[in-house]
Amino acid sequence: MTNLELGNFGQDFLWGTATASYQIEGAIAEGSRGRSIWDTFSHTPGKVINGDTGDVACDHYNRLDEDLELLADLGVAAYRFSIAWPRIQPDGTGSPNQDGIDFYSRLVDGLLERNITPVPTIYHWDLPQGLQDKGGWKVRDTSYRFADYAGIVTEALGDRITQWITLNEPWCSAWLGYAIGVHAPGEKNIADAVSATHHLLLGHGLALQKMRTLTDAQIGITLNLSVVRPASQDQADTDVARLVDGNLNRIFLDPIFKKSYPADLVEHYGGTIGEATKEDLDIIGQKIDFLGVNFYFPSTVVARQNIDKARSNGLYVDTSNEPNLVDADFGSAGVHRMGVKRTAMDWEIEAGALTELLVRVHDDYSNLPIMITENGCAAHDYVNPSGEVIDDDRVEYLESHIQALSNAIAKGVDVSGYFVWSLLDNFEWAYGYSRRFGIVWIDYETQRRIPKRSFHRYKEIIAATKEA
Ligand code: IFM
Repeated sequence: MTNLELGNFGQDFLWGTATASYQIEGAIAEGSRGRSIWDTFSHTPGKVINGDTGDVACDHYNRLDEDLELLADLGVAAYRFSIAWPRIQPDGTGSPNQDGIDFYSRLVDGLLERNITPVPTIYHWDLPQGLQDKGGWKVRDTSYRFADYAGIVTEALGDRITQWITLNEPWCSAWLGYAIGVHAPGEKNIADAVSATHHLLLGHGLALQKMRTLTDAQIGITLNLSVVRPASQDQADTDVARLVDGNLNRIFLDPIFKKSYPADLVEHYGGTIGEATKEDLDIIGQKIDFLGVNFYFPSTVVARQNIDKARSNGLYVDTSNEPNLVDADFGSAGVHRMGVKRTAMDWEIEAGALTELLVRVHDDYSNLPIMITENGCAAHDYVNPSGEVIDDDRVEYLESHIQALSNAIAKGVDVSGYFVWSLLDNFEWAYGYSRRFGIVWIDYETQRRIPKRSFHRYKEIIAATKEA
């Protein structure tokens, strides 16, 4: 265990953990819940490893009290969860379903009783299938439906919520869902992903407008951002790194903070992002109160024509599969640096990249408070004969990233919170249950919960900052 410099985290710092509805709740047919695109996708053969689905997941819907007790034991100040749209509006439109509201109301009350601040995310990927049948995020109407839904949950829970997050990782919804095709709805079309990007952002802006009429709470959006570096200083490599950075980071940050889409991306995508108008960009660029950042790993990219050169420079480039549509479109490929440790997702570990990213967002975009709304890693965990999970890799990962955060604060970035992904092992999307991100082990046969060593270490860190 490392000695961490915790002095930079004030007493109000929000230490927390995060989860998402489809990944933990299960109970897909309970409480009059409608179907989501993830029910459809996970039940489509070949889409998820082992044919896993979120039908049962961690059965959190029925084990709420036990999970609340875990949070209380951990000593977190905040808990980030997401609301399943199909529990609130089974088809994505119309009047709210009371059972769905009651479930989240019980969750919020249970948190408040334990002095834990609830931080709900309104949309974490489980779009009602009824809306997908009408075009999903490809069509503008979904942005308006999202704003209606955001209004419903704000009216229902707003008396007890002080911080809201509109969307989680719109890059994943748009690009994994509509271009790369590995997430629901599993489509593969660049133009549709471009439209989906705009409609997600517009939905965020319209929701913000609606919510401001109903609450004084703080409202933000969560983006998955990263540092994207070229494999070399060759022009072709720096060009693709700029485009990949644009597609991941700037296409979201620019409209939110500068009310415009990045010119190079607009040009690349044929002159427009969705059917964006000045009015749309004014809606998207309304003031938010904080930015949520999910950080996991930095990326290095190479121009495809330079792959052999990169290999001879000792970089690892996997070309065993066809390039995904985004790489094919940019002429790019992902690269691994030899000697850099990777997680069980094969993601490189470099905590310093978190500091670098936060300083960039601060310098290039905004000095608004930033919350790290997700950070964590999948590891090769197992229960040892004494019944413990000694996940030292995860302990090391979390410690190094908390230190990186402290370094960012020392460099002048206003960081207001940190949420470990994830409280529980859970349904890791296309990887099903084959990847474990939790600080609590889930035995999926019995639903027994076992706090891992990382849980105990995180508890110690939180307690130490309270004493500091
Ligand atoms: O599990 C996901 C989460 O739903 C969104 N952010 C990344 C996590 C790990 O892949």
